[in-house]
Amino acid sequence: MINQEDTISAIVTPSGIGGISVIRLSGKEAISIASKVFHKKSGKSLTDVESHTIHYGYITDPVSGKKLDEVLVSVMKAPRSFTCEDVIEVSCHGGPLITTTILETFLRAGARLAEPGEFTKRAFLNGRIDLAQAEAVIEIIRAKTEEGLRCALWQLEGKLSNDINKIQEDISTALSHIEAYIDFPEEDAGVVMTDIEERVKSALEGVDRLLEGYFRWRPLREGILTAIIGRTNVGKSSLLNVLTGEERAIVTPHPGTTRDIIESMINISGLSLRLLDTAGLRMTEDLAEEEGIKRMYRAAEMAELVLIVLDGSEALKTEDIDILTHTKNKKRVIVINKIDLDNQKEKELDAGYSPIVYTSVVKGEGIEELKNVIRQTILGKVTGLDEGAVVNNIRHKTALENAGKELESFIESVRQELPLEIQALHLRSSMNFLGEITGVVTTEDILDRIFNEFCIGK
Ligand SMILES: Nc1nc2c(ncn2[C@@H]2O[C@H](COP(=O)(O)OP(=O)(O)OP(=O)(O)O)[C@@H](O)[C@H]2O)c(=O)[nH]1
Ligand SMILES: [Mg+2]
Repeated sequence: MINQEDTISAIVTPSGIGGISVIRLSGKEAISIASKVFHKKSGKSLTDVESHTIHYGYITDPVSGKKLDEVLVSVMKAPRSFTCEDVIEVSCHGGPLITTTILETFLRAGARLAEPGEFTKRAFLNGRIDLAQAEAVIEIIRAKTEEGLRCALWQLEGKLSNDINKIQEDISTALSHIEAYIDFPEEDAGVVMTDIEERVKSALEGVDRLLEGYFRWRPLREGILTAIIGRTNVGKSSLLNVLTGEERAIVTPHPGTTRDIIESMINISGLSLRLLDTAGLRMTEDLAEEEGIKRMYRAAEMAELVLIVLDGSEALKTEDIDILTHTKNKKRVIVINKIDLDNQKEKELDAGYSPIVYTSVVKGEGIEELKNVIRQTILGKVTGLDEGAVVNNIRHKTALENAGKELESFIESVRQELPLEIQALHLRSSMNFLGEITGVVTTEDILDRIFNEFCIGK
């Protein structure tokens, strides 16, 4: 187990060249360590300054006395800081050499290099945030979509923790009734039993609501995997480029241009798609292309939505029919492209319920309509994310599922009139599972697994 008493330090900005970089110190000795190497322009020592102030001066090498950089130093005294400890943040010039030199100076002056996630872990261990909020920090860093970021911010604000606490209150009241009844069996249990059942039902509803949110919003948070598939040369790569607004994929008049899958993120009025351009289908002897085609079907299988592109100027070919049959059960949009060409061919399409959109990618026609149809196909009636608690991590989802199972077992144990001690056991264990989410119940092992996912400096 790592020592929580040490003063820790790390570079908190990404490595590389930038305007500025920030090096953080946190712990009891933060201010005294910084004052050994930082010389304020005014000559005053850092140990005498107020909390939440910024100071201008130089970092110097304590041995040689050589100036290392001109910096700004922020002082945040415990407990009003991210970690609840004394925190120093040095903003220096943003270069890899200067930042590591300053970090090494701090380490020589008595600090220890922070482990990944250790600043956030301290914020948790010192009670400033709970575990769900600590995990929100990493979700914010990793968010790839607007929705993902919004969910993570709500989690950091404590919305998920509040919901969990409310559910726990219900269970804990039910549990205390049962325990009272175990202790004083002569009391009239009738009224109490109704209250217990209502509270457990309401807790179970709370758990189910959070779980439902996990499944409903997952694609929105992570970006909806969307595969563009079709015969060669129909304009798949051109479509990817026009949707992303950049020349991401190579387009040529020759069939078989795209050999491997190209992925791009796009945003259609707030909806994020992970768009895949695939190799076009064509019956072939070429092995490389065959592999590409296998990948096309695999991508189509994995995708939540497929965009099937057909060439409006050509009659349906076996490849088109193959693709249409393969994707019968998928959520799909059929795009008939190249409508700018004169020789449009009628098609006997078995599109089922799939919407058909006519486009000319080169002329930019039908693209807005296609975006609207994609949006409707994915969202159906759903309009957007309501503000609230959203479960967006597997650890939380598993804990909720386990808590839900225990609540159901409780209801079943009441129905079977099992001993009260057994009923109480189910409630207690559902409380424990919920406690894992906020970190009330936790082990060093869980903590290590969570915080190891962080980067150094966070
Ligand atoms: N006239 C016309 N030509 C188009 C349209 N869209 C694409 N093209 C042309 O069709 C050719 C093939 O386009 P790509 O985007 O490379 O087609 P693809 O489906 O990715 O082809 P593969 O990667 O070989 O499977 C290029 O010459 C495009 O300029 C369109 O709407 N109208
Ligand atoms: Mg292509």
